[in-house]
Amino acid sequence: MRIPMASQICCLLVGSSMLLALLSALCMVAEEDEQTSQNGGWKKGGSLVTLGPCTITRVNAANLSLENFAKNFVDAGPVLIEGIDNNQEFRRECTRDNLITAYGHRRIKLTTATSTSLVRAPVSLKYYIENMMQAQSVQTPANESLYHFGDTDREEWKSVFDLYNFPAYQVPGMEPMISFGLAGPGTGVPMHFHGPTFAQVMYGRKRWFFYPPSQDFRVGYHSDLSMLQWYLEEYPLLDDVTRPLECTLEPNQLLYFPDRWWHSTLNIDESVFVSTFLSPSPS
Ligand SMILES: O=C(O)CCC(=O)C(=O)O
Repeated sequence: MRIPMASQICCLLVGSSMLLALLSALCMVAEEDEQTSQNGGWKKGGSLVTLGPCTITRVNAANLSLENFAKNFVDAGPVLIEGIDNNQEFRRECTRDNLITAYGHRRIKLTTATSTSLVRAPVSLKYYIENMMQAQSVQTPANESLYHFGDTDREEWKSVFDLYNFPAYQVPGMEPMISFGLAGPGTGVPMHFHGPTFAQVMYGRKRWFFYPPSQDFRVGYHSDLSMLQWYLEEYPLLDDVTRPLECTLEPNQLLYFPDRWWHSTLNIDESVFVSTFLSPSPS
C-alpha cells in the first residue's frame, strides 16, 4: 500500500476544510432564506443595531383587562403588552411579495427621518421596497434618510387599512387613526412627542426610546443626526440619569405610551409597522 506524502495529506485537509467552509456558508444562506420566508419575505438583521434591554413595564395581555388598562395604564408611562394576536389578516396582506404584487404600482410619499420630517417626491411602493429599504449607513445624515411612515393616501389605502384591527385597549374620550410604515434596518425617527399612541410591528423588530414629558433629556440629539449615528456614537455615552427608558417591540406585541412622552425609534430589521395615534373624539 502506498502511504500518502505529507503534501497530499495537506491537500486533502485543505480541500476538506474548504468544503466545510463552503457547506457552512451554504447552510447560513439557507438559514437566512428560511428566516426571511417565515418573516413575510422581509430580511432580519443586516444593521449594526442589536436587541436592547427592556426597562419599561411589561405585561401579558392575558393579565390585563380592558378596565385595568383604562384605569391604571393610560397615564402611567410606556407599557409593552405581550401575547397580542389581533392582526393576522393584516399581517398576511403585508408580506413583501403581496405588497409588491398587489400594490407595488402605487405611489407613496417618503419623509426625511428628521424632527422636522420634510416630505420628498413620491416613488412607487415597488421601487421603495426593492431599492430604498437597504440598511442605513452611519454616514448618511438624517436629512438624506428617507422613510415611509404616516404619509399615506387614506382613500387609496382604505381597503388595506380596514384589515387592521385597532387595539382593543382604549383611552377614554379618544379615537384612533392608523399610520402605516415600512422601513429598512438601521433607520428610525428621532425624539419627538405627540398624543397617546399604540404601536405594533407586523414584521421586524424595532427599538423604542422614551423620556417622560417632564424630562427633556434629548442629550446628543440634533436635527440632522440619524438615529443610527445617535445610537452608535451618543447613546453609549449616556449615564443612569440621561439614559432613556427603552424596549424592543416585536410582532405579537403592542406598545402604548401616554400623551406627550418623548420617543424615538430604531429598526433592527426591515420593518412593517403601524402606529395608532389617539386624538380627542369630536363631542
Ligand atoms: O415606528 C416608527 O419608526 C415611528 C413611529 C413614531 O414615531 C410614532 O408612532 O410617533
